[in-house]
Amino acid sequence: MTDFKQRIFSGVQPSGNLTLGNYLGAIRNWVTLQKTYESIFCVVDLHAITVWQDPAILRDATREVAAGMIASGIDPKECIIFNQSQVPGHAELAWIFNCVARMGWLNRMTQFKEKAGKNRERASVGLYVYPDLMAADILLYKATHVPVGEDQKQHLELTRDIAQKFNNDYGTDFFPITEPLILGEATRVMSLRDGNAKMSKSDPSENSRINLTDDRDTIARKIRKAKTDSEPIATTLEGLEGRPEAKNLMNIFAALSDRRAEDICAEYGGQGFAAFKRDLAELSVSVLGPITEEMKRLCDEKTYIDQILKEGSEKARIISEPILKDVHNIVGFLQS
Ligand code: AQP
Repeated sequence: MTDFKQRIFSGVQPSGNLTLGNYLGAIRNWVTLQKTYESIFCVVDLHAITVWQDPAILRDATREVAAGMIASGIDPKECIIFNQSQVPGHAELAWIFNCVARMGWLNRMTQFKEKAGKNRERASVGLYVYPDLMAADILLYKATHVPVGEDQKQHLELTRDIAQKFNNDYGTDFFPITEPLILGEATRVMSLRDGNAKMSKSDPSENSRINLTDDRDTIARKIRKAKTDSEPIATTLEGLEGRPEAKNLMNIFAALSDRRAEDICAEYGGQGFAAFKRDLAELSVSVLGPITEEMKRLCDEKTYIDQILKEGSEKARIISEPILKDVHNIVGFLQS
């Protein structure tokens, strides 16, 4: 491995098919960052079970997320790719952080409120302390930077609060105060059916999202059916304010084409959505098609993927075990 000074950690839950949101908000940025940071990428299966997962499906979904990372361009020779449950330190440090984080902090987490919905009494305790586990994921490796989508910003702030409180409580500067890296033109990709809701793997509507496993026709159909409004496309990005669905499609177009949303508004401004959607469908297929194909090929190579995850977890343990040992010392756990 190359000798980097700064380390990134980031993860994806194997809670369904990878979406365009996961790709643009996270994985695509990781591909670029792996060249300049020591990189640790995790399939966060412990997070996934905070809501019900069928065990047989979870195993294959874990492989599929790993395959999606590799097919997108993450290099398993240069980066660490593993699934969280193979490194017990995540759960162990999360317990310590459950004792550092305050109830008041967790009560403010909007993701818990959104996911638990009205049925909060029936939500798992794991869903409530999810952000403590996320802090553990990051700090178990003393990661200096975490590339995530906009939706994870609040959890990242909590990670910083936990690191700060741990350091203050124990009179140390042991944990770094991790910086978020929220990059690109589509840091929050919204549902294709509702421009105010995040595009999500677990949205019950298949038409709300583009999956990395979707074929060409499915992508084209979902984009054609994507909700818009009756106004023509605005000539400036500012002109799309208050039109969340149109703005979302514009941001997706910009991110996929590596262009500024402003320039695309100038190009399509004044027209209806038909030609724009046709071009966006073509663009999506040209960017995602090769990834989908490679992902499918890799998903058939279960032994290869399992080996990468095994080797990745061994490398992850080599980094994390001494850090966890130091934490035990700092906290005052007797080690014989
Ligand atoms: N819609 C999105 N736009 C931009 N970034 C996104 N991410 C997720 N959705 C979007 C980013 O993808 C990374 C992995 O996310 P995750 O799988 O750990 O959990 P999530 O954010 O809860 O994603 P989903 O798809 O909504 O999963 P479910 O439905 O299971 O909850 C993160 O960096 C995230 O920011």
